[in-house]
Amino acid sequence: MTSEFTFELLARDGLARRGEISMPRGAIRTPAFMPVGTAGTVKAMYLEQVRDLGSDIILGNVYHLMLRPGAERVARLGGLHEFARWPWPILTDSGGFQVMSLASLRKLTEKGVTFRSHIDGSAYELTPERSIEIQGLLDSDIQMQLDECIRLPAERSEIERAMEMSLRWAERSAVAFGSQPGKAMFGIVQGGDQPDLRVRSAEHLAAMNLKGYSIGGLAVGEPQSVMLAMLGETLPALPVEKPRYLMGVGTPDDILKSVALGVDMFDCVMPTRAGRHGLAFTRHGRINLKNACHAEDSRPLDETSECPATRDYSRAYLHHLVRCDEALGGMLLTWNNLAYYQSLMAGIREAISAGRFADFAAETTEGWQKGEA
Ligand code: PRF
Repeated sequence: MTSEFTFELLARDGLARRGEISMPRGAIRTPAFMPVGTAGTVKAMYLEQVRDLGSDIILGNVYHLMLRPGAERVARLGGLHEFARWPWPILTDSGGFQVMSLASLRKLTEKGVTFRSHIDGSAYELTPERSIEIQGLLDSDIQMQLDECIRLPAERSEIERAMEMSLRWAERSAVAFGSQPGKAMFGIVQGGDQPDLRVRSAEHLAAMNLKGYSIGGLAVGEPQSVMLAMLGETLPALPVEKPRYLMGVGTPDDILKSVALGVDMFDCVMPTRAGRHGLAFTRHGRINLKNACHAEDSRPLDETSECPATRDYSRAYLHHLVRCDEALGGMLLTWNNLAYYQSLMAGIREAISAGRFADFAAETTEGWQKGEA
């Protein structure tokens, strides 16, 4: 395994790309889906299962881990990989996005953001430098700059102010990160739904010669068509030879359409959160196990799957577990959903290599339209 962070493009099909990131803790096959492990756990899953499903990397969160158990404590316990028993790559989000959605009494200045914990009300400060320091204490392999994400719709002046400040925070984050050959810090493109602001943000970050680029500020209230249009504006302004990560996206359909535009990495709570709420993603589309129509349905979610949760348990049993709010219901549906997402990514990678991504996307979409199978 390499001692450097490298990204190699292995195949291209239209704008879609297949590649591989190599770093000391392992390789990441792209396009990649990264399960969200907010607090050092992918909820309702054993990390062995997460790995077995084909996950090369998982996510962690500065915001949650700085509150509990604390970054310094994780460092004393050997870092996040050792703590959670996941020896492969970990990407961490910088915290700003979670502060904005979860914390109270937030105050944002040029210096950073102060806030109170949503758990016990205690006060914290997060600056670009402190976020990178925390990500270092966690021993994160791919670190994110601190940024400000604006929900849409929003005033252009507000979007522009946040985007420009995020660029200044990118510069400060890059200085704080310094040079760490086996690790990477990604800059985050902002700019809301304004094409020229997106391009300005992407060009500025591209000139910083970072190891990778995230696209933030999307899937925050705008229609999918706007998200795709913004990707269409942003991606051509980023260097071809660096990985692109679309933050917090999305549905299987969002992923197919974004891969088609050249996105390499995704994360989303969708498969895990929806699983805990009774929703299954399958080859035949979404199945809401809460619905009474499944009460006596002895068929599994998909008998052709290799995932035991998908292949071996009846819809009637899953319906029963979900209705009774049993922990096993959330566990089996999360397992099914992550299995589906990772099989989708494997199919995408194979199709790009075979030069048949467009056909694969059309066939996959057609399968979903068969509805509640
Ligand atoms: N910034 C950061 N994390 C994020 C986002 C962002 O804009 C999003 C938006 N979809 C999800 N997670 N730092």
